[in-house]
Amino acid sequence: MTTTNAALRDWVADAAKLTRPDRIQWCDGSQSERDALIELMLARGELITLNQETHPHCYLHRSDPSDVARVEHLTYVCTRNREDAGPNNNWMDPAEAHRKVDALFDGCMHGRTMYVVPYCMGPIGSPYARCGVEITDSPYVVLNMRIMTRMGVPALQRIERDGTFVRGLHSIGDLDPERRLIMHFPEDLSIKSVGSGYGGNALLGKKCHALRIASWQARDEGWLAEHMLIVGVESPEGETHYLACAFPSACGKTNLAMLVPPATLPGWKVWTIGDDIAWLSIDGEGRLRAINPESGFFGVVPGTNPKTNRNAYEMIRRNTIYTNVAVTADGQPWWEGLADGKPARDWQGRPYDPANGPAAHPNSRFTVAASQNPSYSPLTEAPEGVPISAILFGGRRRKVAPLVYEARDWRHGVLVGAGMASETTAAAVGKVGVVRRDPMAMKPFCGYNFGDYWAHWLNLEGKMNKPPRVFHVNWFRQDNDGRFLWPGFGENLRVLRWIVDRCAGRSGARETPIGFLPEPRDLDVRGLALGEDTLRKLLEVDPAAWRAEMDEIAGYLDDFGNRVPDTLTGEQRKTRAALG
Ligand code: OXD
Ligand code: MN
Repeated sequence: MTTTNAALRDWVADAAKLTRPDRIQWCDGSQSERDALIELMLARGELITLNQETHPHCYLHRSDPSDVARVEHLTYVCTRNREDAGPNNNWMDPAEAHRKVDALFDGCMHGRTMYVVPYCMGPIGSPYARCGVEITDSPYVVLNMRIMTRMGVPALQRIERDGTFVRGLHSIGDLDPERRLIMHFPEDLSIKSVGSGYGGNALLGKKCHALRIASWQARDEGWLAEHMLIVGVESPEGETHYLACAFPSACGKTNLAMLVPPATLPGWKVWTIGDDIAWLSIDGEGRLRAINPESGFFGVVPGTNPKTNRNAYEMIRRNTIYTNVAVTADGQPWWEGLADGKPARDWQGRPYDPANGPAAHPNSRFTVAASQNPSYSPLTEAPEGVPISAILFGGRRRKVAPLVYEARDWRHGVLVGAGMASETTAAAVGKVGVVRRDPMAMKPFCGYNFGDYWAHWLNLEGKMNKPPRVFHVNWFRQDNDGRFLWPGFGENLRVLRWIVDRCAGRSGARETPIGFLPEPRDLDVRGLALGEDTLRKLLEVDPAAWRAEMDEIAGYLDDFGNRVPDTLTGEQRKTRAALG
């Protein structure tokens, strides 16, 4: 297999000249190709067969212990003008970046196969979809890309029709963290990633293409590429609203996307469109619509069980690649949060010893086809996507942020998104549990200056007939003893219900300086063991804490200097003034 697209042919030839693989394999996405890759990886010990009776077609991959999460400190956006990447990104001059990274690619595929992986982000026939090609020397990456993207012949045919594609060159290199770099060249729609085989660093269709490069492309073309799940909420009366929700990594996007309605809310249904990334475009009628560019889930495993997320739990019992979980004595995958079984070997393959820490790595992952999800929505394949009624922002905040509030309007909503903060998680290398600003959950993923990004968000208002309402939620509020105040998981539907009722103009709210909050009576908490005091605490707006929060946001916006739109600073001042 090769291609009629000369640019693609030349680029593959150039990459081969630089990396010097033993052979080149063009991937067609077929089942036989997948089977052969699995055989190869089993033979090399890069995959381990899990218990096929309990977990048919499931395999375990153990990554290098130094390569288990995204590496934000080694991730760069390389634009000609430093200001275009902004203070939110590590920056390097493109010529220097190519020189540095090419030195690591030089001859790195000697003795290896170079796989050429054409893929499409989004339904193949969708005008909102975009294609890319990843060149990689990792069969693990190929297997994962086959699940996470529409990979193979149809993608290549679309590339040959459209003539454009994002170029992603990847090698696991020698896995030395000192020789690891994830480089983005948005002006050339290209990516070079070396030295890591871990998901977000190596599956280039995901964070590198569908967020960093796509956010840049989206700004130029008038759409948005966002770190958002997309979920449909259907009422017992059959009315469905689609919500796009931005939460930072490992803050429950997958759980919310496939929420199981509690028995106390009969007749409600939840439909998953996506769990991590949304591409939002304005249609001919001025409505915001979303597609999920991915076709699979690369989700955090620990904590998944029939109580927290029954859909995910069922979904990952077959045809799943596990990365860095533990195994039981009879070869079943095991992780913290599972009630049954016990680990025999930890994520590094050592006999399990609690002295070595958790049995499964806190950022261990599953890769599985979206269609296996019991709450899968067939509209995931709709070329036109789904209309969005509301945008939700949210973070992991012990204090300050109430359970839910609604922005006054789109502009205020942009401030709510820009002011987001959350405690860090194991999804990225670094300290866990530290509160950091994470605007729109895009801190690690926006491919250009946040100031320009907020301006782009604000500009879209005038292009929409009826902009979606904007909300902020926080499932993670704690009391002074560190206990969660809200039960979370399926019970979050109670909050979504208030949100969709607001969208339909049906439910009440009180106006506060930070926006609209439900009165306790506006939230249906029947059947929940939730004291009146707890509910009041969850819906409290503490003026002193919020004055401090707004001052911190003002300081954060200042870091972006004159790229910050006046409208945004105006919204900040308005809220600050209302707080007294
Ligand atoms: C992810 C992440 O893997 O956000 O989705 O880190
Ligand atoms: Mn993510």
